[in-house]
Amino acid sequence: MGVIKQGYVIRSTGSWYTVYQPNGETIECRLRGRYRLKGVRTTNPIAVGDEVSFQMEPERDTGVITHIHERKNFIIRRATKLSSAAHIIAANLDQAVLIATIAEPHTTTGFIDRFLVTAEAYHIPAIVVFNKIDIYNTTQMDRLSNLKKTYQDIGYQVIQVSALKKINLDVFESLLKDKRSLLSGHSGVGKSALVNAIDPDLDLKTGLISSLTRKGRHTTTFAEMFHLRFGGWIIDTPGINEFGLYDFEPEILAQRFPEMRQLMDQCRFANCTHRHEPDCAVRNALEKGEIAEFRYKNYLHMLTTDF
Ligand SMILES: Nc1nc2c(ncn2[C@@H]2O[C@H](COP(=O)(O)OP(=O)(O)OP(=O)(O)O)[C@@H](O)[C@H]2O)c(=O)[nH]1
Ligand SMILES: [Mg+2]
Ligand SMILES: [Zn+2]
Repeated sequence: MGVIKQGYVIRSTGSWYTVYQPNGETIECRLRGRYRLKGVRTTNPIAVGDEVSFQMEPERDTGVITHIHERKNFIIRRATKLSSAAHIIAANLDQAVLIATIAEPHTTTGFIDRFLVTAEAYHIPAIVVFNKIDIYNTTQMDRLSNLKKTYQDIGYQVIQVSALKKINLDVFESLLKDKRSLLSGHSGVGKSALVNAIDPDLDLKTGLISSLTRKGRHTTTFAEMFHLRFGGWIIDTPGINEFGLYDFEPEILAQRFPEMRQLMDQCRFANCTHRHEPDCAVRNALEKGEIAEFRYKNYLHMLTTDF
């Protein structure tokens, strides 16, 4: 076997990984041996964004991955609701961007909050982008501004865009410039359409929303990382229905809600779950309207269903 080369995984289709080298060339590689993340059962040993070492196979134009470099970070979700296995969505990220929509399809705050909690758990800055603002009616626009205000008050960056009508795309572009960003969200929210809108060279496949279910039909089928012409990398992923929390202790869930985290040390009990305990700073703030009721409800829901 020849010299050891380095690169990062920009696409994984199961048994083959496309590895991008610093000179811009890509090589199809296979994995030799078994790789596992310590203490975590994963359905995929290598994820998009992983930095790897590889060697070319003798007399072939394919390579063999010999080493996975330590990950700066990664974002993981439960493979399926009933499974204890985890799926690594992507590794070595600068930020995670949730594409949400108020209509066609509707993204619930439960889904948004699970995404944000996951990003908090892995210390990855999260941004929420509401797409398709061109189709919202006045009620939906009101809902959008309420959500936007709530999340911005907590400290998240939130923007509203339209891939179709090219609204606010300069803002979207400036958020992505020179960073490695994961794009996530339900199928049909316009993840691929947004990437195309800011970098038409990429020409990703976009899908039709089924008129029956008002949902997408998984046009993107595996995660793939693309270089943006204005600088930076973007990871387009297939739409997900659920963001199952992985490996969480109920005691620390509230810490993943920034507005609760900053009040928790004022609760009477150090192990307060903010449900029924007396002198709870979180519930006091809730009663004063300083914490959004829907966020608190989503917290309770996660506490009772995810553990
Ligand atoms: N009206 C409107 N439609 C949009 C907008 N952005 C995307 N769409 C449409 O929504 C549909 C789904 O877009 P995609 O980009 O394929 O969605 P996706 O999130 O990549 O979906 P998956 O790959 O299945 O996860 C397509 O028909 C797009 O044309 C928008 O801003 N406004
Ligand atoms: Mg797509
Ligand atoms: Zn409390």
